[in-house]
Amino acid sequence: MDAWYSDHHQAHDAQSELLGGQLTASHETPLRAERVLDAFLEAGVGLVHTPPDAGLAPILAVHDADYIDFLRGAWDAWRAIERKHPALPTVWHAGLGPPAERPRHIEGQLGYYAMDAASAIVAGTWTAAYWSAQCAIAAASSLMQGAEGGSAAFAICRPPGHHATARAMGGYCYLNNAAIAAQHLRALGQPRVAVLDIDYHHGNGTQSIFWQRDDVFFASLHADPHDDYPYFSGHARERGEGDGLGATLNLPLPPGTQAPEYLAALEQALDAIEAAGCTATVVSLGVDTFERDPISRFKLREGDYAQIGVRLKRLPRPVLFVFEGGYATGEVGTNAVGVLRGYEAGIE
Ligand code: Q9C
Ligand code: ZN
Repeated sequence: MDAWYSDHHQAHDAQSELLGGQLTASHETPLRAERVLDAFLEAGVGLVHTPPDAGLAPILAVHDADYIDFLRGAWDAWRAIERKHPALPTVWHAGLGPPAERPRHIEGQLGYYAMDAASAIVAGTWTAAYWSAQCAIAAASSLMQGAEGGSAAFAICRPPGHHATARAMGGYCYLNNAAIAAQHLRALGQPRVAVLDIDYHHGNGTQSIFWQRDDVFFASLHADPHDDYPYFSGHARERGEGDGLGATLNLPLPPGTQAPEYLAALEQALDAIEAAGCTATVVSLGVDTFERDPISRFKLREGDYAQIGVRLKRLPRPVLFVFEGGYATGEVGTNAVGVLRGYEAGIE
């Protein structure tokens, strides 16, 4: 399979996040994507392409126009009041009272369009997020053209996307690359698309985007939200609403989860996707399930990632892998590419 990668991700180096009461160095760094690219090339999985510019339309098919305007202009508005530090939200509506009106001041807007203080905006954030989404869009398009490497593709997206909702950033995410890709596959003619999210954290953004729809089936394996971020979604009882009732499947797992329990839950997700009759799949590929990930509490080992990949051979094709989390910079590349290698070697 081929991969899509853009150097523009380097423009986004958030520097800091608010973690454990401290402004600390951000775990989401440019090095992560470089490690994944290097591992992909080194393993000889396929060719790497630079995405063409497909414009804003596929992004606006998922995200609200006012949120996109905010993302594009946030840095300039922030720079007018603060020159040294990245823009981080510090105040939230928190669901109090009727829906809040969009504030005029950038400080209020940051809270209006964010779910946490882990996702800083710097000068290059919009550019990086835009090209991250373009990687996902280009990889999805290539699968529909049946060109360039066949029925699977890999979008080396950075910043990641699965926490971003239609109108909010969070969890290091600004644009929901996986949701944009799934929606793009729909627009290009796929009747029903599965999104399988195997990042350690619940894909709350992706879930919310497709919550009331049955044309995109969302299944996620993640840390139980009683114990870990994003805390407010990802419980097993969340199954979708309206037309989407039954088209969401959450499989929360406890801290300390190892491969046997993880792979058993994965089989459950694959059964559900099979039963849903999907014609294409987007995999939100996070490898922060790794035993030495600095912000996570699952215990998967290096060799387990190929085992995951082998099992993913059951997914409806074409399959688009979209890179999400994974913060152990020493192993993030080999772990992510381990899934792809297992997939390519997998027996049907
Ligand atoms: N105690 C992704 O993996 N902070 N985002 C967590 C943990 C936010 C992770 C705090 C983590 C976001 C794409
Ligand atoms: Zn994650």
